[in-house]
Amino acid sequence: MKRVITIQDFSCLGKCSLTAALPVISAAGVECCGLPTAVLSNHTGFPSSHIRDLTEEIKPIGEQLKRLGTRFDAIYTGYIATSEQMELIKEFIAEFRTEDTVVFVDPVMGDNGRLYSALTADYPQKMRELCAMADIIMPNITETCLLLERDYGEYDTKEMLRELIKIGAGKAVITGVQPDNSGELTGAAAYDGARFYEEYAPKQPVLCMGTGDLFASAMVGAIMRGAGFEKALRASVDFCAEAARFTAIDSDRREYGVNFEQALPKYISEINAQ
Ligand code: PXL
Repeated sequence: MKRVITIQDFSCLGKCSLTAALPVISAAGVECCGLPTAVLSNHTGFPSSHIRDLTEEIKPIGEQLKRLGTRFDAIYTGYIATSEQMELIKEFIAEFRTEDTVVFVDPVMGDNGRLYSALTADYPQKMRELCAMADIIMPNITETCLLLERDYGEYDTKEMLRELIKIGAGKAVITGVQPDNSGELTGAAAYDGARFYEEYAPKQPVLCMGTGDLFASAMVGAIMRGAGFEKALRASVDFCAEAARFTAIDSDRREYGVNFEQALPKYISEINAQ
């Protein structure tokens, strides 16, 4: 069985980061270890939160895992609270990476055209450096604009994908792409340096935090399970669409998370299908 370590925060309430990655990657049939960078009572989409920063724990945890001789087939990073944490995570990757390790970076930084308010102005540049170490990066459109130092607005997806690859990652996936202006479809566009890919599904009338984390986790799970890149993209878009569909029909839905749990069976059968 493949083993992944994912480095991101643990938010007790509001499904995102580790509480999205652990169940999805496990469901894919891949061992998922979690290195928590912070513990939050709830993610930052709520009006307030209690936060315990764990920056000081990153290095000793890495050293201990090294002493145990632990190897990871993939390293997957998500929301990182500070530039200081980013430096420690780069060191962790350099320490644990082998020729076969797949490094996934979801450059979680913002949404709807804006950098998350908890992050500092130097953050996108630091994130670029982390993306340069990755095999696969998975920004949304806002994060793509931040990485490429562009204004948020009209965009040409293929041109942005070409620019993203120049940062240094092997493959780039842009999430939250709407292929027409009708707002009926949403999905992902990707580029592996040779070929472009596009996968879309019907857009649901719900807007929930954590969908990007679920998409990235589904990609990590599918690829480490052995699905090819194109199949992983299709399954991850379908997974998010299905989760959004269950959320939209739930009269008791929470605005702070999607009903991804109900979408797991379809995801599992899709990535396991021949
Ligand atoms: O979904 C991304 C994310 C992850 N973790 C925390 C967040 C956010 C988005 O705001 O606040 C703590």
